[in-house]
Amino acid sequence: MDRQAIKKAADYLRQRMPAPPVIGLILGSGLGVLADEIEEAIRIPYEDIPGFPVSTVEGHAGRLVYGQLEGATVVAMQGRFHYYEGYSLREVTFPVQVMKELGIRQLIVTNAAGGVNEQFRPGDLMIISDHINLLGTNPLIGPNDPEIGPRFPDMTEAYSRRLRQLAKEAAAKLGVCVREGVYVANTGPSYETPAEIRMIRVLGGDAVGMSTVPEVIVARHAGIEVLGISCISNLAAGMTDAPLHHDEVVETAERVKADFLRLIKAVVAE
Ligand code: 6GU
Repeated sequence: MDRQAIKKAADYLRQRMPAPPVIGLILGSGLGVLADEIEEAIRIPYEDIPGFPVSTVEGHAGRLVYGQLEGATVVAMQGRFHYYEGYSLREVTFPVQVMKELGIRQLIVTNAAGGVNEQFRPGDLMIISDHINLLGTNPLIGPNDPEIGPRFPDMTEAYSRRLRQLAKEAAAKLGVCVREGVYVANTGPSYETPAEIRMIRVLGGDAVGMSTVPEVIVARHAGIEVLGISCISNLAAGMTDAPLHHDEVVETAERVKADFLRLIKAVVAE
């Protein structure tokens, strides 16, 4: 079953990795450049890893990058799998299970997201304080493996208070302005309507996207400490006159990548 597939992928990767990684990173749309900062890098295309799905979306390289970042042994996903591509949530979160099997203790998840909070501007970085799952499903549906985690995992502190504090302090030291807020996951691939964005605001959402929540649920189930950072790439539907376009997502990520890189590296260093 699942357990076998996870072990098989991890066995393959262990052969290629000189030492177990301690920190996992998932790099979102336009944010994959962080993987280029990894030293002594070993790059492993997803298609080489037994059991891995193969990624399809433009702007996503689709490989694991293993190596040293700020003195820490890390493994980064350059490109992730999205539910809207047609993968099951088990497939979307398979790499997290594999990273756990490899030994990661912390996971840093990043994404590009639409700003819902009226105070936000494109290019802002947001530390995720909590999430709302509007996917209508959950990656843990199905048989539970008690060796990984409990049937009914607690989500009180899905995003580690300690790591959020550490990230805020790192941002302050660097003079990088960061927001903090609630990330709402929708399936996509269509963007929301203006009415849906008003609903999300009423529900307490600050940013909206199409990823992250499944990976975080699986990570927390497995006892991994999580830090989430959104790059607010655009304001959500109805907040400006402009229609939404994926090019804007990638362009904004490009513009803020220097601050993004500095922040993540400072957090990893700590
Ligand atoms: Cl406005 N919505 C969603 N669901 N994902 C996004 C986005 C908006 N902007 C970037 N990613």
